Amino acid sequence: MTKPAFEKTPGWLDWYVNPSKPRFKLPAGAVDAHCHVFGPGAEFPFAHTRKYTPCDASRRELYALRDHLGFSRNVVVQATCHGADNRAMLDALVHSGGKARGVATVTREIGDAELQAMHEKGVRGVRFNFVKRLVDFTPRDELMEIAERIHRLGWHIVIYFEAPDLPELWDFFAGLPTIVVVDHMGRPDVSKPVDGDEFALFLRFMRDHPNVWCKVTCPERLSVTGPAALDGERTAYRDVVPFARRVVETFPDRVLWGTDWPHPNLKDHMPDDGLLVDFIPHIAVTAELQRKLLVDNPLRLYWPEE
Ligand code: 0GY
Repeated sequence: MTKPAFEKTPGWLDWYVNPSKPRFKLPAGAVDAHCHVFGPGAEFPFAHTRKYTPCDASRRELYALRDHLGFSRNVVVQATCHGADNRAMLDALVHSGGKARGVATVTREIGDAELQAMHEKGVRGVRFNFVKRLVDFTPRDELMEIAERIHRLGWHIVIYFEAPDLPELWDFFAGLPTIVVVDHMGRPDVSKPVDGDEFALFLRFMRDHPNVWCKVTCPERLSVTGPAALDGERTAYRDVVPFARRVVETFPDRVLWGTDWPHPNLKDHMPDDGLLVDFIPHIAVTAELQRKLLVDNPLRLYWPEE
């Protein structure tokens, strides 16, 4: 093993080696629609604006996981540790044999030719991040300017925020001109009731805005009860199930699913990705819902030409 080029943040948990084989058989053509690559740092250095320094997690390792779990394709989302330097993500797309699309982070300085070059490599969206522990503030007028420009390319916007911030961000989100995809269900507090005010607001946000989609991802990040699979049925992260299931059943044509590999910033445990896949049939309980979540919806958004 060569020594990584960057020293990890203390306490950083590396991704799970040798994940189990899921019991749930993914439908043919399933897409892992939220995952990242980290570096490797020696080849693609991490940004100085980063708020954490991860372990290396290369495209080779990502694509080996894809094959092991039974996915056909990936959507690689730019991670904040790379800032607006999209080279690692683009390198992953270029070496995917057409099996990966990407979501970039850009600033207003980016030129049209660079945006076009990204499109040709497979980028179909940009990510706007509002999680304060991950990024510095970007002015709203800059984000709106970027939104208008990428709209012209037919791209969409991925937004990452935490549930308490939704009221303040609502009007800005409502003004975005593209399809808007919310990461991790807007990070609800799953110790609150699924029928409570906080999650009701998120569901209303989706109901009021037909251009808003949702990733029903990251049970390992949202769960309070944790990964314990008590009954031998591999049903981990049970407290997240009612939230994700509600979104899938209410908006079946606007949901996506992804592993979130290599799982940045987890402090307590690192999920077995095979167990994460076995979470899917608990939130999408029919073959039709599973096909929409894993195949039809991501293809419509990322491979519309097929
Ligand atoms: C996620 C969640 C997180 C981190 C990032 O780009 C990132 O650094 O997205 C997080 O720490 O909640 O989607 O991977």
